[in-house]
Amino acid sequence: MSGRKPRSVANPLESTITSPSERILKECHCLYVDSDHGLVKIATSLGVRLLPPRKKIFVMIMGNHSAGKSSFINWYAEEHIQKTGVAIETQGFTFITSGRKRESLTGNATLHLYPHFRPILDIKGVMDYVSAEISTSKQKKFSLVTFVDTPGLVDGDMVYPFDVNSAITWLGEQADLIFVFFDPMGQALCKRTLNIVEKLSEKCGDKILFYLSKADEAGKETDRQRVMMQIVQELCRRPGLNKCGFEMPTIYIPNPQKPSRCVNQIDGMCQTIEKTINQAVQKTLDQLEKDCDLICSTISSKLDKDRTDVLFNKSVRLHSFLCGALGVFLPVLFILSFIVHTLSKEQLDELLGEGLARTFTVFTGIIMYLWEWIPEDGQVVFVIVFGGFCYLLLFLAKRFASKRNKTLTKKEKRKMAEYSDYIQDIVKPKKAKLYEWYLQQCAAEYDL
Ligand SMILES: Nc1nc2c(ncn2[C@@H]2O[C@H](COP(=O)(O)OP(=O)(O)OP(=O)(O)O)[C@@H](O)[C@H]2O)c(=O)[nH]1
Ligand SMILES: [Mg+2]
Repeated sequence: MSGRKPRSVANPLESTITSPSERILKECHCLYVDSDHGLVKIATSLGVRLLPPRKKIFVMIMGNHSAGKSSFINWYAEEHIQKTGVAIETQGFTFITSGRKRESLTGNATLHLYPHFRPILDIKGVMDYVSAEISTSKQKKFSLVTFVDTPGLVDGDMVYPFDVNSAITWLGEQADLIFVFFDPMGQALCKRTLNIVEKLSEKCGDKILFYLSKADEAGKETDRQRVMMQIVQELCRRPGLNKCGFEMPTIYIPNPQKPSRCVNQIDGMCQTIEKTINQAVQKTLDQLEKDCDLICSTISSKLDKDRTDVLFNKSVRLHSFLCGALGVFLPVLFILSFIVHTLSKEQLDELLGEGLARTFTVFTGIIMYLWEWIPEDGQVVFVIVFGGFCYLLLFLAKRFASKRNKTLTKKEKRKMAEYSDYIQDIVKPKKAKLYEWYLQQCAAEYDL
């Protein structure tokens, strides 16, 4: 029996009224992805990797087959989006979210919409079982939530076309909240569900919440208590979950045609979602502050480094120049001394003028004196050593020149100053305004 009802569309006309939380998350997201001055772009140009914040929280719903997972999503969105029924209805993963247009997306398009979920493709065969449903509903906090509906879990002969345990575990790790549904029917103690929950609790136990779903079908209060005891005992038996004192609220989809006297804690689920959204808003604003500081400190450390590099380059350039000049000057002087030595005083005076000729004569005199001081059989060795020394000087000049660090161009420095001003004058005041907005919303909501 499959309960495919005709789709009634909630909020067919796009409502322009959005909640402050939605606006804050959207504006923060825009600050990151803006094509001109997006923080992601600025950070990339500085060699820093930033991730834009998510605009919505992810709530994964998992549990036994027919536990009411899809029905809960439909109830939350107040639209019949997901197929429900007693047969195995949900066989893959569906991202259910709100948007401007009612749309159904298949694998590729879905992962295009949620690129950070792309690694799920590492699990063989899962591609054909990923889809997305976009609804226009804005009921409750649906515009700030993306639900992930998961395949119903069963034990035994059921063959899944992909490694369902790994896929749910991986998706659960990405989610902000994980709701685990246990229904009071025979399936309540499905081993597969318990295995996955145990695995997930190793890494993200704090975001897992258990619910006894379809509680209105559990019979009398005593029966319900018995089922609950049974489930809790089974959970406590697992070493990874042995932290007795589980909370397991009872929930069911309210049905006006079939009123039940059973306590329904479904509103508590909505409050949990709301709380997680508020935490996400706070986290996003805090992250924005941290990312701004990271960008500013990266810019100032780059400018500091540039200043030291400029000084270093100056001293390296001086060393290179001195070595190069000596490497050229010494052999030239040596050769000139021999030439000048062969000329007479009159020829020199005529050639260089009297003053310069005298200086030259003194210099060449010293060099010739030194040269004659070297024993004749050592003169060849001296020339070789002297040549080697001059070569070494030229080599050092080249070495010093190549040691220069790359410094920032004027354009790059201007750009960095611009980025820094933009963060200080635009982004930070905007963040402060958004925080104020958030606090005002809290004050209004909690009537403070
Ligand atoms: N009485 C009662 N019936 C419910 C409730 N929630 C769901 N159902 C019914 O239980 C059946 C299964 O519900 P689904 O929402 O399809 O369950 P599911 O967990 O998505 O199932 P799979 O996708 O097959 O794993 C449907 O016939 C629903 O109408 C509830 O709170 N109370
Ligand atoms: Mg389902």
